[in-house]
Amino acid sequence: MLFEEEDEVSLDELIEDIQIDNENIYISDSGKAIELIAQLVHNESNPKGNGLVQVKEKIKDLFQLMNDCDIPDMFEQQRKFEVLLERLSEWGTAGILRGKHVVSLGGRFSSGKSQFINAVTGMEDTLPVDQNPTTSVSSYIVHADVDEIEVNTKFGYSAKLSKEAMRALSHEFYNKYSIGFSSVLENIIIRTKKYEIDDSIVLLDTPGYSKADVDDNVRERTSDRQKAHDKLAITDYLIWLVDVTKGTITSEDLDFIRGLRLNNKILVVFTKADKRTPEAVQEVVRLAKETIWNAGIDCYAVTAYSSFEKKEYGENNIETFFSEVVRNKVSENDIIEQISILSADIQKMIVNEKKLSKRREKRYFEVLSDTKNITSVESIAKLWKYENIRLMKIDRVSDMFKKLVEELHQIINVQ
Ligand SMILES: Nc1nc2c(ncn2[C@@H]2O[C@H](COP(=O)(O)OP(=O)(O)OP(=O)(O)O)[C@@H](O)[C@H]2O)c(=O)[nH]1
Ligand SMILES: [Mg+2]
Repeated sequence: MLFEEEDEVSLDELIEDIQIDNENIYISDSGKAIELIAQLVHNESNPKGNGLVQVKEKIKDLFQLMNDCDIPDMFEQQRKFEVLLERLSEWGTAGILRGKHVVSLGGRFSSGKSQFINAVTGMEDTLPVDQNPTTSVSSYIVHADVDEIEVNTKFGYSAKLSKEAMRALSHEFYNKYSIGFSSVLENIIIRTKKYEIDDSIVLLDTPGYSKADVDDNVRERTSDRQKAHDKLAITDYLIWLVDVTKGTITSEDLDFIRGLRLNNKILVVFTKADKRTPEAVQEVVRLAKETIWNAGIDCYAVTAYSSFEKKEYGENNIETFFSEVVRNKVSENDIIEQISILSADIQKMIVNEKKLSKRREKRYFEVLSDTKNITSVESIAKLWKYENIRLMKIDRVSDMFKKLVEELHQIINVQ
């Protein structure tokens, strides 16, 4: 008989065999795993983006100093500056972003973001799906002449990884070694030859913003949300994915999207459409359109898609969204311009504050020279002294700020 020999093998043994075949070398061989960790924590390459890390630190101190000398309205300026620096630092580690449109994928944990990217780019199984949420890291996907995976660590190091090593970074590694990598990795860059969308687009796969479904740890959940927020708030375009089997878009989703204060209209896609009948999908889409409209969110379209079938249900919104993106001006050129405008604005505010302070100091001095009353001399002298100290501080702030802007432009120029 043809299958006689196989009949001797139990099903369990067979499954075990298959698992061993599929086993990831970084999981089965702890030596390899340690090699991988070592490569990620420190390697021969020079750390990139360190200049910017320093600038970010200095900016924080500087705004603190401005606060100390009561320069008003700096809070909003600081926020704007930090967002711009964040964008800039994304470029630093990921030089690939220059001249490109960044389209981010956002949504709850397990909403189908990675699978969606695999499907629309034709990368098939490159991005790991079903990751452990504690180990997921933002990944940029970009068209290139080579298939290559690069990871950038928070310490400024980078390493090239095989597909296998990248998979090891996902949940199996965590399960075996209890080491999550999200705290070490800044981002992953996936260069791919197969890229079925316009190559001026870079996709950004972000970890799910909410692990509420699987995690009761409020602190972790908050930091995850923050992480997703920080990444998505600096994006040009957003595709927001919702699992169609979860019903409709939630008010938590809508609040989160609103909080991002994006400049461009978002595309909302209900994923896993193959899991529902076309009629049910249509109904979910119809309802969501209403909800989103009522929430006052600027939305390009609401649509549904199945990554398994590689098929959009209804109109061709995904394709037209991408074409629309490509037609727009690449906004990153604005970053440099925006930094220049904002720096000039802040500088102007500092100069203005200095003028006001000088005027006050002069006035105190005049009053001081005129007054005969000894008690008022004392209190005016105090004010005069305070204003003098403040003037010195503002001078220092002004010098420091000028130097920092120069430093920043130097970093931009060499990037
Ligand atoms: N039936 C069906 N299942 C899908 C589809 N897209 C994704 N899934 C499944 O949904 C699960 C989650 O998909 P992922 O792509 O990992 O989701 P994600 O949003 O990237 O998840 P996180 O990165 O962990 O937040 C996986 O088991 C996928 O196989 C789809 O179009 N149809
Ligand atoms: Mg994912």
